This record gives sequence, C-alpha cells and structure tokens, in this order.
Amino acid sequence: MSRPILFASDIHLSESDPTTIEAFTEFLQGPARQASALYLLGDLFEYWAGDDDDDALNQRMADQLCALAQGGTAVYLMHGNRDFLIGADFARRAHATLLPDPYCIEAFGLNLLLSHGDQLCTDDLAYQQFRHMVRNQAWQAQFLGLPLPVRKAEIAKVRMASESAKQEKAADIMDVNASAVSKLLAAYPGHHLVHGHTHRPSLSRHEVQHGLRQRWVLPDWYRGKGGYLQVDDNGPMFVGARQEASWAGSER
Ligand code: LP5
Ligand code: MN
Repeated sequence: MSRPILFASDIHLSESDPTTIEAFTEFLQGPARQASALYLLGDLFEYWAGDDDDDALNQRMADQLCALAQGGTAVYLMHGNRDFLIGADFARRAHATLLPDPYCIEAFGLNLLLSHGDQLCTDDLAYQQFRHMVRNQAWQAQFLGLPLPVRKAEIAKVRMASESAKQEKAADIMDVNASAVSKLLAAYPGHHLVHGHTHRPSLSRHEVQHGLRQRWVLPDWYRGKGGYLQVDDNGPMFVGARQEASWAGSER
C-alpha cells in the first residue's frame, strides 16, 4: 500500500489554545509521519504578524514541520486569511513549500483543486473588500515595514473588529457562494475541490459541465477537535484527529 496524502486546514494554532497545539503535535508525530505529503491549506496559525515574529510557538512549529519533512513527508503550506503574511523565511525554516491558491495536484488518480476557500465567500462583501486591501503586495510591504509590536497591535484591532462584524452577519453569508464554487470548478475540468475556512466539514457533490464533482470541506482544529482528509489507494476519507470528531470515518 502506498503512503497516504493528507490535507488539513484551519488549525488556528495559538498559545491561548494549548489543547489544539497538543492535538496538532500528536498528529504531526503520528499519522503525518506515515504520509508521503501533508498539505496545510491555510490558517495554520491564529494569526501571523510576519516571519520576524519568532515567539516560542512559531519556532516550535517550524521545528516540528522541519522534522516531519526531514523524516520523508513533503510539507506544503497555503496561506489562509489569518496567516497570509507567512513568507519565504518561515517556509525555509519549516522545510515547507508555499503554494498559490488555488493549486492543482493529482493524488491516487484523483485531480484535486486545493484552496483555503475564503475567496469563495463572495456574499461577504465587507470581508472581500478587506481581503482586497490586505492581499495587495504594496500594502503588505508597508505593513511588514512597521515595528512588530505595532503590527501586533493593529492585528488585535482587526481581530476585534472582525469578531464583532461576524456577530452581525447572517450565517449563510459566511459560507461559500454556490455560483462561485461552480465557476471555480468549471475553470478546472475534471477536478474535485478541497478547501477549509468555513469550519463546516462536509462532503458535497456538484453537477458541473455534465460531470459530478466532489467538494470536501475540512474541519477547524479549535479546542483540539480537528481532523483531516486522507487520500490513499482506497480513495479519500475524512479522519478525526481525536475520537470526539463526530464526522470522522464518513463515506469515501
Ligand atoms: O477568520 P475568521 O473565520 O474568524 O473570519 C474571517 C474574516 N475575518 C478576517 C480577519 C481575521 O480573522 C483577523 C485578522 C488576522 C490577521 C491578519 C494579519 C494582517 C492583517 C493586518 C491588518 C491591519 O479575515 C471575516 C469573515 C469570516 O472569515 C467568514 O468568511 O466574515 O471577515 C470580517 O469579519 C471582516 C469584516 O467584515 C470587515 C473588516 C474589519 C476590519 C476593519 C479594519 C479595522 C481597522 C483596524 C486598524 C487597522
Ligand atoms: Mn480561514
């Protein structure tokens, strides 16, 4: 049996959530070591202020990913809406390859389109406007030029503003837009989609251009829940990081 390929996202690592750090560390030292590749599809960290933020958690994670890569599991990182400032320096320290969003791979005969998923939430106009601003290269260069404590203070303000904005938003606005999904799938014939961001783990089927495509939505890992998609000789399967992940072991 060939070694599986694993996909996870929305780990949201933060010192304030030690259970999640523990669950993810167990994962890196367990199932991930059996895999030929691990794809982390965004929001590995609760937030990322810049590669010069070498606090203990960031350094530990770089070391753990590096150990995984040196043990023979290729590590791929995609940006999320919270850690899009991860740059080449962290990737080098983690022995990880940064991927653009979206990104196509072939896994055990399946064509997979990988994405964080936030771009698909097109009904969330306030977020898309914010995204447009912060994904601009010139904006990022200017932001990264600020002293680290100033960046952290700005991020704290944005996180608070985002949390209160989300209270006011209808739940469906914060999910993917069905037409945006269809449009993306139509642009990549024959591909199935794997994404995170919405924290609504599920498997759904989409009729696109006379073909049935599948869409796997990965779970978040807050408070040590978590889980991942495993693709191996038997096809794709959701696996819970820990017992309490109720959707674990759902259909292939
Ligand atoms: O992440 P999640 O799921 O909780 O919410 C997202 C959207 N929110 C965000 C913001 C991040 O959560 C927090 C920022 C992370 C760090 C980024 C690093 C660098 C940025 C520095 C900027 C100075 O992505 C949320 C979506 C939700 O997903 C579902 O899709 O709804 O979007 C929002 O809530 C955005 C608001 O609607 C609009 C923007 C509010 C911020 C305005 C700036 C305030 C000024 C502060 C001073 C600079
Ligand atoms: Mn996200």
